[in-house]
Amino acid sequence: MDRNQYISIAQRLIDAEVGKREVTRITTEHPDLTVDDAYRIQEELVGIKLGQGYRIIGTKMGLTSPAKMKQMRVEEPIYGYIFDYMVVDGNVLKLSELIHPKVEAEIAFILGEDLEGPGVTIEQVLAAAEYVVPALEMIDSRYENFQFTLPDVIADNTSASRVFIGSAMRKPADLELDLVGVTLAVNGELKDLGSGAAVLGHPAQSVAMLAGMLSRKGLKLKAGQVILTGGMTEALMLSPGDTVTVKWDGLGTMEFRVE
Ligand code: OOG
Ligand code: MG
Repeated sequence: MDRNQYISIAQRLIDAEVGKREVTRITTEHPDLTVDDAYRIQEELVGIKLGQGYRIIGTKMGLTSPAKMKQMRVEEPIYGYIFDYMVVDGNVLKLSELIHPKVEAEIAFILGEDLEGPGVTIEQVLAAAEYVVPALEMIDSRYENFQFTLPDVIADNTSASRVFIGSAMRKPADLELDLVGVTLAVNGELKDLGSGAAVLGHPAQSVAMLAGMLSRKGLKLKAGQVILTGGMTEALMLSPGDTVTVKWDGLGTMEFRVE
């Protein structure tokens, strides 16, 4: 594949996002697409959005928990980028802006210092982190029926779409992040539950792995960035009228309404 092909696929995915419509998986047309090709497409997609004036506010890891790997039938963590326009203010999610979103409960880090791999340890992540905050990520795969292979989802910026960032800011040392429990309820009914340990054994391990993945591209995590460590449970499909309530042990409660 050449650069023009990467750019044209990236543009197709952006058009799908902006036009709020599903597209056929890239691997249908390009069955040999590799993970490296997919990150090249993702880089072009990020470059196009930066060129449109959007800003990167953070990075995300995905498919870091057994629940998510099983749900999506993909068994390798992936990363993508969170842009400023993805952050939702207030407590309403508008379905009319999206294709077929699902919600994920995540633990996020805000870095106080840059972090550069490889070989980053959990201790180094905890030392570099200024705060830990709860976050709800809305993933919205641009692919038909939310189905994809590993390269497809990487090219699609790992389904990144919207984020609610919680207001509880805790120092990492004040929590045992692997033991933080979470419950997800819709309209008062418990739908799923999980814990920090579901995320690669410890959410800081997800950040350490991300630093390692970025270092292979000559990149590092920067101070001030938000890092989403990955869904702790399965992702839940949303319907109009839903009220979603997510409670974390030690990180408070977040609630939003789907319209
Ligand atoms: C890919 C993105 C997964 C997570 O937290 O695991 C993700 C997807 O399932 O569409 O963001
Ligand atoms: Mg996620």
